[in-house]
Amino acid sequence: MRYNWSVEEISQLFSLPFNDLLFQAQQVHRAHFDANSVQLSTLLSIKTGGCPEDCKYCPQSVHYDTPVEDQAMLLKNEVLAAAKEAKARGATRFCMGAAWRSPKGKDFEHVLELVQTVKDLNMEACATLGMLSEEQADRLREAGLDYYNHNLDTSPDLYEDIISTRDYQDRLDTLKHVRSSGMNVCCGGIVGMGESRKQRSDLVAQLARMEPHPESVPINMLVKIEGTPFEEEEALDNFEFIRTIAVARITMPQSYVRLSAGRAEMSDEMQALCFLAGANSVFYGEKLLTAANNDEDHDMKLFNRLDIRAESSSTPSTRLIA
Ligand code: SAM
Ligand code: DTB
Ligand code: SF4
Repeated sequence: MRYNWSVEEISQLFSLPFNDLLFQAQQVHRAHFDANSVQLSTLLSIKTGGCPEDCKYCPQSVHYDTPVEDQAMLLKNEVLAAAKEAKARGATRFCMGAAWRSPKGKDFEHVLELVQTVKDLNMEACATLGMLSEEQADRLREAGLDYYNHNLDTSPDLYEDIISTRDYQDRLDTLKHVRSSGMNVCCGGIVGMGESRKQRSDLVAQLARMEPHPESVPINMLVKIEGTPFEEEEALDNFEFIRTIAVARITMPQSYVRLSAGRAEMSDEMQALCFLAGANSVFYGEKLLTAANNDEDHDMKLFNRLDIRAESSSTPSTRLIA
């Protein structure tokens, strides 16, 4: 496995003729995964809105006036019902998101209980709760949490234009705590925030230089939310998004590359190209955290039309990394 990717090398991959890039990505994909299988994770926002951070893309920040209504932490029974439904519909992983800078006090203890609730259903559990201390990461792991999602979001040089309330190093510190706890790392970013191709290459380079690579790499297309500074942002070319997926696949061959936010605005044909480029997991369920996602019936029809199987918990599509 390679971990020494330079931004220049990754830019060169981006610059390949589109068909050559997809061919290479597809070859890498087939060497490591069943090419006709996707993993399904369902998201639930367990605490919505009112976040003190100022991430310019986010509808849940207190800094912007968006359509999102704040909602206190969900009760255990509410989370249990949502996780059961996700499992019944075919998701193998349940991911709980909270609009926090970092979890604190009683709220953190409650999350530990929620993790156990999900694990009791024999599902994989994931959470995204903001920054974690080393001790918090260890306690989540002990409670049974399988994955922690914490994105780099963008390239190091663009980061401070997008978020001023924490810095890149804070993100890296949390990722270090997650890795050392023994949990799987889910780490990716957002494209379509006005970054250059070089900056997209830099984001992928940061991810592909992590050793080991994140087990899960969400590639989000910016969802433009009314009231955020990115409300009127110019859309990224769809082919550039597909290229980003392909480059992530080539540079992180054994990682699950997740076709993430923005799917509701994508045609079926666009999503099919993303799978061809090496995406092999999606968020499944009619809502992401607050934004719309494709509904489950539509997704199942699409998978049927493409002869794609949803991964079941007993048949992961990857060889487990030795
Ligand atoms: N507060 C925690 C944090 O920021 O780490 C967890 C929740 S946060 C909403 C999880 C991720 O969702 C962000 O890191 C970002 O990558 C993604 N996200 C948020 N708003 C988005 C948007 N409008 N479009 C695309 N991705 C978005
Ligand atoms: C990730 O990378 N994307 C998901 C998940 N991790 C938590 C979240 C996308 C959020 C999109 C905007 C919203 O639903 O509020
Ligand atoms: Fe949104 Fe997370 Fe940023 Fe808070 S920390 S504003 S929830 S992305």
